[in-house]
Amino acid sequence: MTQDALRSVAGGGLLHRRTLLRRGLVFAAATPAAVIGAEAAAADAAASAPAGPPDAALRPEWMRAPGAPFTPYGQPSKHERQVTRRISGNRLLPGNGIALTPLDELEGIITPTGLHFERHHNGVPDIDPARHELLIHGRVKQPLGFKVEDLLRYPMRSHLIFIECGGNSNAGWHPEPIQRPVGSFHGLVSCSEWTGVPLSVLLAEAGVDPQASWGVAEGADAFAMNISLPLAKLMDDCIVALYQNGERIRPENGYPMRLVVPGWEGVLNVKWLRSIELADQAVMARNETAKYTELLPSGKARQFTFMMDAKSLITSPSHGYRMKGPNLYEITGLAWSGRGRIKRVDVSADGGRTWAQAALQDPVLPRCMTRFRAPWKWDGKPVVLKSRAIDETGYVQPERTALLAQRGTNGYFHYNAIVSWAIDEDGQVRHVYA
Ligand SMILES: Nc1nc2c(c(=O)[nH]1)N[C@H]1C(S)=C(S)[C@@H](COP(=O)(O)O)O[C@H]1N2
Ligand SMILES: [Mo]
Repeated sequence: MTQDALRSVAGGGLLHRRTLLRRGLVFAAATPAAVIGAEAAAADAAASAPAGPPDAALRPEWMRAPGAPFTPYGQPSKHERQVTRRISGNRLLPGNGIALTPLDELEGIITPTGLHFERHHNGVPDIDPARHELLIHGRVKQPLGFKVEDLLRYPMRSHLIFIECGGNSNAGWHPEPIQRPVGSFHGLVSCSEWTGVPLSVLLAEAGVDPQASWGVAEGADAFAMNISLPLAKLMDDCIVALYQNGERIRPENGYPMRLVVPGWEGVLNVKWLRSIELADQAVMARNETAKYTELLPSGKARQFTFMMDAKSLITSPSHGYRMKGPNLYEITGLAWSGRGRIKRVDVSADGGRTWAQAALQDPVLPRCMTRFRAPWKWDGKPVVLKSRAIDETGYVQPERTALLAQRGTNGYFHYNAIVSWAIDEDGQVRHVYA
C-alpha cells in the first residue's frame, strides 16, 4: 500500500480513523539498522572492545555487567526526571496554590499517582491515620464516627474517573491565547482509579432524617475546607475513597480518606475528609459563594454549577511541539465529560471547516478520560488543528465564540471551549483562537 492511496476524509490531510497502523505506512524516519551497527562498531573500537564473539563486543555497556538489585518501591527512570507536576504556589503562602499534571508528556488515560494534579487551600496536613475519624452527623437518627480501620471492613467499589478543578483551563478566558504547554494550561484534571466505601451505606447506617436535603463535607486541613453537596448525589455514587490506583491515597490527594464525587467539579471532592453533616439547606461556604460561582453577562452569577461539561484537547501535536517535516502523524488527545461516556470526538485540520471522526481507544468509560487518535498526513503547509467532544447525552463541546456569547468575558470557572493549535510552515505549534 502506498501513501498516495491513503484516503483523506476531511480537509488538511485527515485520514480515515481506521488507517492507523496499516502495514507499509512509514510514520517516522527510522535510522536504517546498518548505520546504527556501523556507528556502534566504530565507538567500540575506540574504547578497545573486550575479547569475545564479535556480536558481544557490539553490545552496549548495560548488557555487559549485572543490572541493579531489587527496589522496595519503584521510581521513574532517571532519564524521565523532567516529567513533573508544574507548581504554581502562592509566594506568601506556599501551601495555597496548584500543581498541574503534565498532560502533554503522558500517554493512555491513567495519571501516574505522583503526577495527579494538586489543589490545596492551606497545604497538605500530616494526618495520623490511627487518630483520624470521619463523623457523620446533623440530620441523622444517630451520629456515627468511622476510623480508617472501621471503613476497611466495609464492601468497597472503584470508580475509574477523572477529577477536574472547576478552575481548570481558565487561561482560556484571557483576551489573548496563552502560550504554554497543554499541562500548564489544562493540567488541573487527572484520571485515577479511586476505591472506597459507598457513602450511601454509611449514611443509611446513621439513618437519614427525611428533612435532610444537603450534606456539608469538611476536610481536616488547616483551611478546614467545607462545601455543600445535594444529598441525592451523596446517596447516588459518591464514595469515601481510601485507595488511589491500588495503593492508599497519597497525602497530597487526601490521605487517609477523601470524598470522591464522580463527574462533578473538583472542589466537591473534599480531601482529608473528617465530617459530613446532613442539613436542610446549603451552608453557603466561601467555595460556593465567593468562589466556584460564575458572573454572567446579565450581572447575575451562576451558583452550584456542579457538572463538568464535555471537553477535549489534542495533546500531540500541541504547544511547544516541533513538527519533523511533511509526513504521516498521529494526532492524539484526551476527551472527558462529567455527564457520562464520550460518544464521539471529531478532529479538524482546517480550522473547523471540515471534521473527521477520531478513533476512541478502549476502554470508553463514563466520567473517565477517553483517549482519541486520528491519522493525519501533513503536507507542510500552515494548518489549524482542533478537537471537539460529544458525550452520550448529545452535549457538544462549544467553540470559544459560542462559550463567550453565552457566558460573557468575565469568566473564571468552567472553561471548556474547543482548543485550537496553529502549525506554521516551520512546524512550530502555537495556541490560537480560531
Ligand atoms: N480539605 C480540602 N479538600 C479539597 C481542597 C482543599 O484545599 N482542602 N481542594 C479542593 C479543590 S479546589 C480541588 S480541585 C480538589 C483537588 O484534588 P487533588 O489535589 O487531589 O487533585 O480537591 C478539593 N478538595
Ligand atoms: Mo478546584
